[in-house]
Amino acid sequence: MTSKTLFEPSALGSLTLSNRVVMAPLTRNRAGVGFVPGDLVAEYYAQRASAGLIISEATQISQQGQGYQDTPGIYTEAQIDGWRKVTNAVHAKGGHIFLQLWHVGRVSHVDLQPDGQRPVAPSAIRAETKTFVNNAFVDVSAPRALELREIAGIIEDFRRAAANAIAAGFDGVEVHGANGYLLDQFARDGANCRSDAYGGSIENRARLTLEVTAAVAEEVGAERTGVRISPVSPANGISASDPQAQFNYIVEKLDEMGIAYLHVVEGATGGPRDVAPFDYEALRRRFRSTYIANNGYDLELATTRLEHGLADLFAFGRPFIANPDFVERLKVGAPLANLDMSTLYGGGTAGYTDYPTLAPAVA
Ligand code: 8OZ
Repeated sequence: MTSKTLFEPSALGSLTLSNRVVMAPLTRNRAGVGFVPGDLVAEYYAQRASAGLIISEATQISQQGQGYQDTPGIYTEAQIDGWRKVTNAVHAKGGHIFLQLWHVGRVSHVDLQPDGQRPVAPSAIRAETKTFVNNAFVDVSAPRALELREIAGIIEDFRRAAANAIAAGFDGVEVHGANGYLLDQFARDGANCRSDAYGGSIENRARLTLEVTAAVAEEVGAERTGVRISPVSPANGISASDPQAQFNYIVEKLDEMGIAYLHVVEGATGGPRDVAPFDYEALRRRFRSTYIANNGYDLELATTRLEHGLADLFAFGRPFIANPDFVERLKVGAPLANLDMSTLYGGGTAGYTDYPTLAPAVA
């Protein structure tokens, strides 16, 4: 067996990534007026461009898709122009970056919704979770169930946002199907009790994720489309009675579309990997293209999984916040800086662009 390492180049679609380390999407709430990412955001991502691939923070595809204050969008010209600064800065450093397309569904608040309306969801079931709005963590608002005739418009919002991302210079897009947001709300029966074509059976609950992904892939190319899922994560109060069957099916259909990658949050997002039994190898077997594994990996576990052919790329989230040169630190076994929780969501440069790289070795 040839030994593989995380620090060798790897193909993704038509791209060649400089290593197998992916910066996972991380919400940081630093967009400016009009939910436009500015120069500060460009600096932050450029500092982290040594990742083989950066996946941007979750980015709303419409105002209705927003659930937290100061998260960036990808549905206005100003937002596209803002993101172009980011992609230029990352590319100038030799990096690659995908944009994560996001609709929060019921994880929102009336203060963020158009005309103060209720957030939308598959069913009118309020999530047991909080959002960050008006500089405070508060309960999410009670949602209303989407009408069947509204769904095509949401798919079109995803499609247009994907086109906008490519116009902004992104190398591709990731459909956010994880963590209890809109697509996950449809997929998992704890949030979906519809009786139309988008609820009930496994096929029906998968429909929105698959239709959105098909529309996005048609728009920007399957080789520039990825999907993130989190089959057993309880994030944002989501639950399912049959996650293995549900996600085996979704992944089989995603494989047929020939998309660039499948990105799997294994276990509880940002928490224990063994939160519930789940056979991730069953997903791997069903998906021929790139498998990005995420959640609680260290170098040893990632290398073992890579060598056993269980994943191709490994996404790390939190370590990238306080370690802009995380790839280098992982490679040389340098200690990792700890992140400051108080500056995680919102604010300016503090705890965002001011984390130092390793000091150069003294000769
Ligand atoms: C943390 C805070 C707010 C949003 C996710 C987009 O969990 C998020 C998120 C994470 O996918």
